[in-house]
Amino acid sequence: MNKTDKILIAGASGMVGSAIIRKLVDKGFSNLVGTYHSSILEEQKNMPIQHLKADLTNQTTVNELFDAEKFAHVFLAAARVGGIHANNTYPAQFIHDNLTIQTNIIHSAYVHKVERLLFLGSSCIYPKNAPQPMKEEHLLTGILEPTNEPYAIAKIAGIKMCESYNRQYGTRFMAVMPTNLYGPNDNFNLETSHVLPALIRKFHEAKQAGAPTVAIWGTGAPMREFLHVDDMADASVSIMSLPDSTVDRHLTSYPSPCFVNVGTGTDCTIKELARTIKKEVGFQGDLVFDSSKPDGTPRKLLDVSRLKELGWSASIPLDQGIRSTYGWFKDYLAGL
Ligand code: GFB
Repeated sequence: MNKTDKILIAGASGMVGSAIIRKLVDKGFSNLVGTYHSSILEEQKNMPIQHLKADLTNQTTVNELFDAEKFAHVFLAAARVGGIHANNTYPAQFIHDNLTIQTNIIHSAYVHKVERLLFLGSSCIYPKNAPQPMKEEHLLTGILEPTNEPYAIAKIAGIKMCESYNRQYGTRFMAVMPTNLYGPNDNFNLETSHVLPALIRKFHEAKQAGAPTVAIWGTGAPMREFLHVDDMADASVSIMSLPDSTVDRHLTSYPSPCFVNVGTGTDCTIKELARTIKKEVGFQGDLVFDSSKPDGTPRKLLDVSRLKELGWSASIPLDQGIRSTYGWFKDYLAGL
């Protein structure tokens, strides 16, 4: 990617898209176009980026966008995402919106000769009981976790689209499979969020209210790996910046997987995560586990050897990331 190449960041107002934009702006990329669904983020208002409001589930809208803009590169970070409860409650929207957004963009990127595309997936593509840590070659070796199967199927379809277009049309479409992400611009809605932002909010509100307990969904036994979204953005830009020879050798030559896991390589139980957040927030009460809520996948630790071979490792430790995200959350509340 050259600094003046026109780059589309689909999903500019989401947690991942906005982190990619911060990273690209920081590195001096100057020809950025971000699509957003409902509103432009405050932090982007003074950034050198063109914003376009677009419903990416609409094929005509996406075709017109690519016709008009002639993108050299695409970061496909637009998606319907959510935590365990949202995935379980809105399965139709999760499968429909993700399949349509990614199908429209990947196909348009091929038609319009986009040089490189990076598709953002998720570690939930792997089987529920995959060996740990999970390697790229474990894809499609077993049944999926039921709470997020529709979302996972959509993400697997996205990988297979990239792979198929590379095979048939010689495109350079790659994909990254992040572990559970968190950071600025995360979703803190308790019904639809992931565990880390949910617990930041729950502990914060319990502390403010002087509540005696905080409810943690499930048993607290599942293990999760958490990656700060700024690390994710750094990995994404780093993979998009690899030389053609490396991309062709490692990421677009079938049957080598066209995707790479992005994680830290370490995980913790939900109970340990809750204790860390409780300490950071300064909540003095107790944890109560609500086993009427689902645990989901018992463990999903990513094997990050492939990523390391490509020259990238995570750098933001979990406690530091929780501290800065809690700081972001308090600033966000203060600005409401
Ligand atoms: O982050 P999370 O919603 O999603 O939940 P998944 C992780 C674990 O934290 C589960 C527990 O065992 C939850 O039961 N948990 C405890 C909580 N308290 C809470 C809480 O207050 N809120 C939430 N949300 N969880 C998602 C997938 O799975 O992971 C998506 O559904 C995606 O498709 C994403 O892949 C990365 O890690 O279980």
